[in-house]
Amino acid sequence: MNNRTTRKRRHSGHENIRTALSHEAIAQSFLDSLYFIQGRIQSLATKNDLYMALAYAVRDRILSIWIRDLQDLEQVGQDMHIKFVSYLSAEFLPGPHLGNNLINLGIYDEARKALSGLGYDLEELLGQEEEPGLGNGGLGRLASCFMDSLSTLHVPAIGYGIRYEFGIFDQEIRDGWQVEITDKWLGLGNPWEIAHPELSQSVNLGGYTEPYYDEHGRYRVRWIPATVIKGVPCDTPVLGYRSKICNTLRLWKAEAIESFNFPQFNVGDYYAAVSEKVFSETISKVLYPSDEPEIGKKLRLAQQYFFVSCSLKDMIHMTGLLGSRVDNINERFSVQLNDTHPSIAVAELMRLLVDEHNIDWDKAWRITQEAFGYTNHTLLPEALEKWPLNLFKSILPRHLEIIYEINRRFLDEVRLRYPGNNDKAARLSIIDETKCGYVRMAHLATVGCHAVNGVAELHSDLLKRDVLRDFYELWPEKFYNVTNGVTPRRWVVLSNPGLVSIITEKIGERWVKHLEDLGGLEPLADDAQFCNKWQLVKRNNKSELAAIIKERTGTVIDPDSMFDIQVKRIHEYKRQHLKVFHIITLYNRIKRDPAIKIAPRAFIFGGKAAPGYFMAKLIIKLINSVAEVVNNDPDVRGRLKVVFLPNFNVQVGHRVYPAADLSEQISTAGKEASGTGNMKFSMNGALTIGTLDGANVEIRQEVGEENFFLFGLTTGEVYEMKTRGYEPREYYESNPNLREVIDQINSGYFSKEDKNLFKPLVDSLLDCDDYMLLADYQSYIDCQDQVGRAFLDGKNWTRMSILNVARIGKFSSDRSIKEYCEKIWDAKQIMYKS
Ligand code: NBG
Repeated sequence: MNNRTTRKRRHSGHENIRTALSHEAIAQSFLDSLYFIQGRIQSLATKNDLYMALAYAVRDRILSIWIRDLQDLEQVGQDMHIKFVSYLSAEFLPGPHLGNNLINLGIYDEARKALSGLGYDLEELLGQEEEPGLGNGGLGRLASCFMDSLSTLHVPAIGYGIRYEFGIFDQEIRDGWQVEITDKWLGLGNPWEIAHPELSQSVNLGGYTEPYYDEHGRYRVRWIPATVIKGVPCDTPVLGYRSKICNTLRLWKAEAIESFNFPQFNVGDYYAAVSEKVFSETISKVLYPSDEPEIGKKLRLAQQYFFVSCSLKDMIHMTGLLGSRVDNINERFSVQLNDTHPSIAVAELMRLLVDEHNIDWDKAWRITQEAFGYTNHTLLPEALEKWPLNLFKSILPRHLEIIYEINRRFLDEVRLRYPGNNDKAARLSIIDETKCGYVRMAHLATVGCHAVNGVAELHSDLLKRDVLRDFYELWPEKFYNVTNGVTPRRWVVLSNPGLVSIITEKIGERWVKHLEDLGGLEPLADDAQFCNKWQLVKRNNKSELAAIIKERTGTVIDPDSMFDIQVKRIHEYKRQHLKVFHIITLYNRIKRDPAIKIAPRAFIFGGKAAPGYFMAKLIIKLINSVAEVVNNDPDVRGRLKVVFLPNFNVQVGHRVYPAADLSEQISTAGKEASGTGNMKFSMNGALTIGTLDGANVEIRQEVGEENFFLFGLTTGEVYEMKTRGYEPREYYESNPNLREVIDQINSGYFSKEDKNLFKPLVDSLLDCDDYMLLADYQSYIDCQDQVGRAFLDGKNWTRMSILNVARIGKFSSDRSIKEYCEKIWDAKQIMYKS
């Protein structure tokens, strides 16, 4: 551990209205920003002006910590033990900044007071912020939770990624279908980022390579690119909770080296002159909205290389600033590859070291392997990235040569270990030789890193047993597990203030940084008064969500019914349609016996489907179609309500997780790497119904089997059934309730007599059912019946809810980050003396 004496605030000249934390100072600085930055006086200010003014006032307070931190770089440089974590991720999903920064600075209440004194409502201004949707789902959100924890734990870190001009699309629902609307998050300005054009990097693309001999007679290769583009870093401060350091999220924006091609401009070809600028800027234009890779999308490979190359060059530059030589970069940085998207970094660092810094191959290779760690986030074979060799070569000709060389040396090692075993070598090879040939990015990452990890125990085991089995056999010592976590600051403190106040009243506030302290709530699970308060908080959160749902969808739901929620990307493996089958089953029971006694439920869905994923879009249509029938059937009498809440994102998540009674985590066992929504729900007192998949397994272990609703096949059973030959039709034929559900969907009952609408979905279930929905149906229904009965016993439900929260401590991202620091990065927290 490194000790540093507490740093005195050195900004004496600026310790004033712009940095002080009292509500008077915040109010003044808000008015100043309104006037001097937005150019407005109160009477002419729009809501956005007011939001911007507050954001700038808050940013001033962050800047004083941020800049002091950068000043300290010099000092840090002399302390050779200090290592930066560099988190390379093509996606970050930070969520709205303002509220979180107020919480982290500890000035939420002061800010509210400052604004109300001026006649404004803080919550209304918070709602004005457009969140940066620079990710698809769990993977990007995880990266942002990790950034929060790194700062909170005082680990110096930089998150590197892409500043997409258009993030994940906004989702609207029209006639039950998803419609994608361009996300314009930058439209009204972004007060949180500061661009640093002086730290720009240039990046080559395309062209060819050329061998030559240098002045020492050494064989070298140079890359003659077809295009050069510029990467401009845009920095956003990442404050930790009441933390003394402020890390940076550095996102690269692509620009043309020259805005105009002057020679062309001069000969009068205006369009050709501008086209290069247009091409260059395309690189960071848009986030690919699919959580699966799209083979053959040149632009995507260019995006990946663009941000990786900028980031590595930036790290080399910083290594120098820290007083180290480039060949010590691995001692100054631990670089984590968030999935394979940045894995081209392995070849790029080799290129930079060997071609540009003249370091010999073996040494460069040792540095590279020591610098990098790789986190795998998926077992789905279709989601493992691979690039066709031709395409790869057309963008990165030099990198392909380097990869061939890495592979040649690697396969020599393999052949020594397994003489004559060509199958093994072919399976391990970084190059997939089938058909036209591909670069397998997961293999490149595994070979080029010193550590490979999965994101939940089960997932890490399956990686070793299945996807990376041959690698595990070769290098068992490289494999780790680090179970995911989420930050309790955003996911409880910011989003569930009611819960925070009753928890803190009992156990103090240390739990916010030490989530295991929630264990102190355990005895209170039997304290009637505390249980009442707990129920009241949940009831309030539910009313608030009900109001949002009414406003956005027009559907009225009853806050006393069970809020049964599934929010996540729409995917067949996540099985939103299994939940639909449950809804229809309950509906049929009511139709058979309208007087039947059942626990009233509001079924709430949210999530985006990849625009090109037909089946996922059809599932959204199915949910909305079933909603229309169920919600309007007089026999149901409001006991079942179905809602699809459009445009699920971080901001909506803030309102959803705290209002849930039941969390649906129902993926086919073996398919969900970890899940993090499962943790957010449980942390806010929802009970889980789930399969033994991803982190559900560990959540159940922690909260206790009796406080978790388990159903479904295990990974072993799924595997066995599939090898024996799974016949979904047998389930359809032998289970009358299941058959009734499927026949209804097929008959047009939910689609205004249209028998074709859902046919592709039904056919795929009856013909192959890759995700074993029919096999798990009965077990799910039985378990849901148990849930229904349990909910009717409100007292015991509350007890289970409290115990879930009391035992969820493990799933703080602080714990995950500590594990990465110890097992993988060898990075240390900076310790302050006071
Ligand atoms: C996702 C998994 C989730 C997991 C997150 C974060 C990808 C490729 N993977 O189960 O599907 O929680 O990563 O690790 O987006």
